[in-house]
Amino acid sequence: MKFFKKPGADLKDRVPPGQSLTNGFPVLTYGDTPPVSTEAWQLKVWGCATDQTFSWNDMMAMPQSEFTADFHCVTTWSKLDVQWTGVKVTDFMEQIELKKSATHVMLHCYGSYTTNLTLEDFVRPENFFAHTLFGEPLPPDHGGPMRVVVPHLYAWKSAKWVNGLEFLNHEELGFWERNGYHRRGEPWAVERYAGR
Ligand SMILES: Nc1nc2c(c(=O)[nH]1)N[C@H]1C(S)=C(S)[C@@H](COP(=O)(O)O)O[C@H]1N2
Ligand SMILES: [Mo]
Repeated sequence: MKFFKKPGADLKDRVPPGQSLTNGFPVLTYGDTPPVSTEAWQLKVWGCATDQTFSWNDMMAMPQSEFTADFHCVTTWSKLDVQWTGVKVTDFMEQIELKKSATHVMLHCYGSYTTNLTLEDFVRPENFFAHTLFGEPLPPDHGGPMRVVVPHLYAWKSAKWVNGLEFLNHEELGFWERNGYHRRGEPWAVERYAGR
């Protein structure tokens, strides 16, 4: 059976409070785009997990999935139906050995950006490592060659140029979280700023 919803009602369900829709795809980076080739790209895993390093080819050998996800930036723009290709976080997690003590993860990036997540928010079936955007290689400004996308939280959690997963047994704060953003950042709960 197929349902056709009125666009108005449909969008109201999909655009969190205080957000406006954009047709373009703005670039939001603190600092410059770091140049990272697929040959040089590496993803390190450490902390409350066995140390491991993944290459580009390692990622390409994992199951590849397609995703359509909405993207909500805390600066109030939202882009609906962004199409990506990449590796599910849940598929990636099968390649690593997590210690029982792991409760949180810090995402590290080329260029030294960081952002924190609970393990629960990170390991969800709709989260992924993205290398393709609308059928094209992920452009450098959007985090190419590889970024994380966490659709259920504000987009500052979607680390561009990801190069490290540091598993932790406690919460630590990433770059924006130390600078006033909310530790979790759930758009439907309007978790924009710390302590508000
Ligand atoms: N490494 C890195 N990742 C980052 C950022 C950044 O500055 N550096 N900005 C974040 C913010 S605030 C947003 S809104 C999204 C923007 O992604 P886009 O530039 O592809 O739109 O990336 C997030 N990931
Ligand atoms: Mo953002």
